[in-house]
Formats: sequence, C-alpha cells, structure tokens
Amino acid sequence: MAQEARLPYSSADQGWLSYTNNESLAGMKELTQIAVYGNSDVIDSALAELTHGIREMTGTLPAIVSDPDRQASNLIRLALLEEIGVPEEWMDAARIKDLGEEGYAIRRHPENGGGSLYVMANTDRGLLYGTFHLLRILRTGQELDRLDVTDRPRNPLRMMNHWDNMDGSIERGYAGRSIFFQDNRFVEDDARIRDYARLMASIGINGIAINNVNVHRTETQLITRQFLPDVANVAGIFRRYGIRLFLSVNYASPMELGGLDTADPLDSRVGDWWKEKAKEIYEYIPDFGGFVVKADSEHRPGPFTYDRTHADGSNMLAEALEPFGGLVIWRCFVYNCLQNWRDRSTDRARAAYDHFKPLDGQFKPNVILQIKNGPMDFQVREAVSPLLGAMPGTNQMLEFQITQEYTGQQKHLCYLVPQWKEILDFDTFAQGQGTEVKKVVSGGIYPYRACGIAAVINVGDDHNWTGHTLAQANLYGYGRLAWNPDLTEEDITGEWIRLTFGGDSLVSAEIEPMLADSWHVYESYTSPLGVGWMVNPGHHYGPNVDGYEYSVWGTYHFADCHGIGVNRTVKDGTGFVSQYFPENAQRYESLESCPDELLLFFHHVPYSHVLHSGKTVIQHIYDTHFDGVEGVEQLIGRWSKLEGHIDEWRYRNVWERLHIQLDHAKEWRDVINTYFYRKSGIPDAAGRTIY
Ligand code: GCV
Repeated sequence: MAQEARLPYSSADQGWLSYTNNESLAGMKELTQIAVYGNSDVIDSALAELTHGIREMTGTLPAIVSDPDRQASNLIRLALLEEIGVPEEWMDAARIKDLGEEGYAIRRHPENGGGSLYVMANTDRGLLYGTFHLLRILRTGQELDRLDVTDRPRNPLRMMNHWDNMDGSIERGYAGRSIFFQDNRFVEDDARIRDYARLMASIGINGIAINNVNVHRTETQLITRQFLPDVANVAGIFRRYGIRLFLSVNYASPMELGGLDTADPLDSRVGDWWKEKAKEIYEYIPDFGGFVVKADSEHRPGPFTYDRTHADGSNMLAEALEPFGGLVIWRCFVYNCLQNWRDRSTDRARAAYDHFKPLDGQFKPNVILQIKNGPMDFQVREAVSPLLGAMPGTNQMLEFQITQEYTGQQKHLCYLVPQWKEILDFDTFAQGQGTEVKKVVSGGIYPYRACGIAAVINVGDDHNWTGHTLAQANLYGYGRLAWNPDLTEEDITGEWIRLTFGGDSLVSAEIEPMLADSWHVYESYTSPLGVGWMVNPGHHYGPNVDGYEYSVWGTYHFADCHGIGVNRTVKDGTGFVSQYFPENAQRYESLESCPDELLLFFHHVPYSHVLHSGKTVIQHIYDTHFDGVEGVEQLIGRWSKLEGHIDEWRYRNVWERLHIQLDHAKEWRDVINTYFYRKSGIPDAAGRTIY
C-alpha cells in the first residue's frame, strides 16, 4: 500500500524533494484528505509522494478516503479522467485528448464553501507528473485560489545515460561510486536507487540506461541470465515511477557471449542470435526500453569491421527488438581517434555528419540516432552539431552532458542550463527560419517515430548525489528543459533554489546570479573563443594548453607565434562549415560575421585580429583570464553571505569547492596567459603580471 511506503528510502540528501515545513500551508483543509480514482503501482508512487510531501510541509499526514461523495469538499482528488468523469465545462474532449499519455491537469474547484484540488490525467504516469507539479506549487508557495494548470512534455523520450561500470566506478563521474553496482555485482541495498527513481520522475525523466556506453567484459554479461534477474529488479523500481530501463550493449556480444566467430550484421546467425537474446530479455523485463549502442567509436567494435554501414548494424538490432516495442539508440560519436596530428586536412568535427548524413532514410523506425550537442565533445563552448536537423528521414535525439567532464568536474561551479538553452534555441535553418534544434529533436519538424533528449548524468553515491551541491541544479535543469525546452533559465533557476533551499530571499538573491554567471566565468579562465581542449589527456582536467596538440585524438588549436585557431572554412580550411545549412554556413565562413565566442572554432587568425568586441584576440585572452579569476572571487563573496542561511553541511560543501575553484582558476589564468605571451611576444596592454 502506498500509505505504508516510508519516504525517503535512504538517508541521502533529498535535493529538490526536501519538503520542509511550510507554515502557510498548515491551515489548508484540502490538504488533509486525498481521494484516489485509479489503481496502479505508478499511482501508488504518486500517492506515497503526495502524502509524504504534505506531511513534511504541514506536519499532518493526510487521510486517504475512498469513494467520497461528489459533493464532498476539502480534499485532493487524484484521478484518472476515465475513472472520475469531469464536467464538460472543465475539460472538453479536445483538451482531454491533448493531455496525451503523459500530460495532466491540476485545478482548484470551489465546492460547498470549501475547495478541492484535482490532479487529473489520462494515464497513471500523467498523474505522477501532475502530483510532482502540485508538490512544486505547494513547496514554492504559489497562489492556489484559481489554480488551473495543464501541461504535457514536449519531448517523447527524456532520458538519462549512466556511464557506470559494474566494478562501481563511473567513467567521467565526479560524485562518488555507482548507485547501481559494486564489485562486479548489483548493490544489495537499493534504497538509493529508489530515491533516485523519485528524483528522476519528479523532473519528468522516462528512460534510463544504467551502464556505460563503453561496455566492458563484465557489463557485456548484463544481458545474460546471470544478471537479468538483477536488471529486472532495478527495472521494477523504475517502472513504479514511469521510467523504462535501457542497457548499453556490446556490439560484439554474439561473439563474446554467443560463441559466434563474427558480429557481421548481415550474417543471419548474428541477427538470429540477437532475436533470441531479445526474447530472453523481454521474459524478464516486459517493458524493456531497448539498447544504447556505441559502435566503431574509441576502439569499440562495430559494423565497420565487416565493411557494413551503421544502418546495417543498427537495423539488425532494431529487427530483434521490434516485436517487443524496443528501441535502438545508436550514438553518432564516430570518428577517427588515431589521427595523425601532422595532417591538417582531417577534421574530427566533420566525422558524425560525414558518416551518418549519407545514410538518411535507411534506418528502421525503431532506431534513433543520438547526437552530441557539438561536433567535438562537450567542450565549454563549441558549435552546434550540423547533423541535428540534417536527416529528415531518420529519428534523431540530442545528447547533452550533465556530468562536468570538461566543465570543471564538479569542483568548479558551472551551471549548464544557459549553455543548453542556447543549443536548444539554435536555428538550424533545416526547413527555413525557425527550425530550432528543440523543434527537431522533439519531432516538431519531421515525422519522427521516436525522438527526444538524453544526457550523461552527474550522480554518484555521494551524500548529495552530485559532489558539488550546486551541481544538483544542472540535473534539475536538464530534466525541466527536456520536459519543456521553452522554460526560461530564470524560471528553472528560481524554482530549483526555492525547492532546494526554501524561501529565504537572501538565498535566492545570491544563488541566482551565481548560477547565471558561472558558465561564463568558467569559460573565461579556461580555453578561449571556442577553441577548447586545453586539458590534460586522460582525465581531462586542466590546464594543459598543448595537452592534446600532438596527439592522435583530432583535437588541436594550432597555436604558433603568429596566431591560433582551426580553419574549418570552405575557402581554404577543412570544409566543415559546408555541413551547415546556408544561413549558418555563410555566418561561420566569414570572419566578419562569425560570432566572437566561436571564432577560433572556425578560423585560424593572428593574435592581432580584432574581435567584434573591439579587442584583439591576444588582449581578449589576457582580459578574460584575469576577469575569470575575479568572477570566482565574486562567487565566493556571494556565497559567504549565506553562512547561517543554509545548513552547515551544504554551506561548507560549496564553500570548500569554491576555494578549490579559485586556486585552479588562478592556475588556468597564469598558465594560459603565460603560454600565449611566450608564443606571441605581445605584452598585456594593462601590464598585469604574466610569467
Ligand atoms: C564514455 C569522450 C569521453 C569518454 C566517453 C566518450 C563517449 O571521449 O572522454 O569517456 O566514453 O566521450 O561519449 O563515448
């Protein structure tokens, strides 16, 4: 029974689900009783959350009443529409239909001198999302009197990708160990997984891949009977929260598990092996979401070994999953990672488009191509991938990275919502003006059968999930944007702060600008003008200006004594620019119209080149690196004002990380400025200390 669920399940920080006492709600009669119309595990989860949230906020556990009179008032009615039947004037058939499978309506209706709150949906998942929305409304103290909300998600698939390994490590994880695995087994205590499922459902996530896309030996076994019972157990936890479980699979599984001598997608033994495998998986997990596949990428196996295309490879898997409604999420992060740095004509940025664009229209309806937001790899600033929008006949989804691999590794504060907003709002011009990325991936431009957004998650088993407490805002913000990419940065930030820290206005007044400024601050003291990659190879923490300069990875800045940047123009560069639709191609091709922040991504220029800002490139480098450190000092100044306004644990957690950030920002500043001073011989116009 839902009422018996003891929430939270673990002692971890509850983040934005901390429903602390809220005196203004104490007298509200409609929060004292709940009537439920419908019956399912997901509805039980909604009810458990609602009772828990209300008890925490008001101090009183609401009573569950069954079959109340239609005239009864002063209660919450949590109702499937088909069970309750609402008056036509509230919700006509069109509006009900419009809620779809995941939407909901929340409404306050005056009744018999009192009032009732209605949460209504066509499905139990809709009710769960509506419940979390109602709790947000209550927690943030929004006006209830004329409450009349309807909402539904824009993106059909709103997904989290874990890069967790079964030994408990997390590739690019900065917040502890895996919450799923340890010592090559599943964890025994699943309390963290249960709280995690709640957190994810509360921001609308509906799909989670639990293991790393680099599928090593033990993880290859996840699709065998040895581990499927455990996988099914986790899938069951997620199912109660409306989330489908996916697995990353090893493309060479038929060889590693099946004893075949090939993984050739056109060899019928390979296809048959996967068909049998799919049948087995669905015996354990009837609603299994499908496979995430990294093939022919960074030494992972794939169809190229057999001279087959990625359409051949993914379609073969899709055929196996199709009878069960499963999806193949096929990553487009395919490039030559053994490049010769002496060869300036090969451009890693071109790779995804060059590989996949010619295959448009050849993929099965249950294949989705998952495309990283940029053509390189989650840099603090890079261009938007030109592949997005360029394949009208192929399902696409966007991949973001919440885990801060290149953006400060959760030691530095770097709020990524502003970056994601820019990417989602980027106009591809694929179908003329107004073909923004957000419309493409939500299926609003081409008739995609499946699409949406995925992100590499930033959580581990640290008490606060994300290492840096303020990095929870990235997690929250991603979910909210995946639900509705039109939400504003300000709305998301304000909501997260109030839910997480309560209503103290000083806390909002200081944290809001901290988050808003942090991406630019981080960008200022790290790599300049979109060039990226000035980090140490392997762990990707910087600074190391030439860390990747003479390597095989295709990630160069080409700085010499005259200038810096990658010439990706059509005129005399790698031609990458031609992959964009003409409006963008023209803008990036020309030095005059290329935006400053991407200048070195698209052009190689002398240090004396004058930016639109009026500064030379070299002076811009010096200024931003000095400014960046000052920016961190300001972040510390703001945070210090919150001592005593925030509990000691979270205050110290952020304070300590901000001081690490300051030390490291100084290191970035001095290394980068000194490097470019020594390369260019041009002094800083302001005469500041450079070594
Ligand atoms: C999971 C980058 C990261 C790798 C990651 C890879 C990918 O190269 O550094 O850790 O591998 O991207 O997205 O597949």
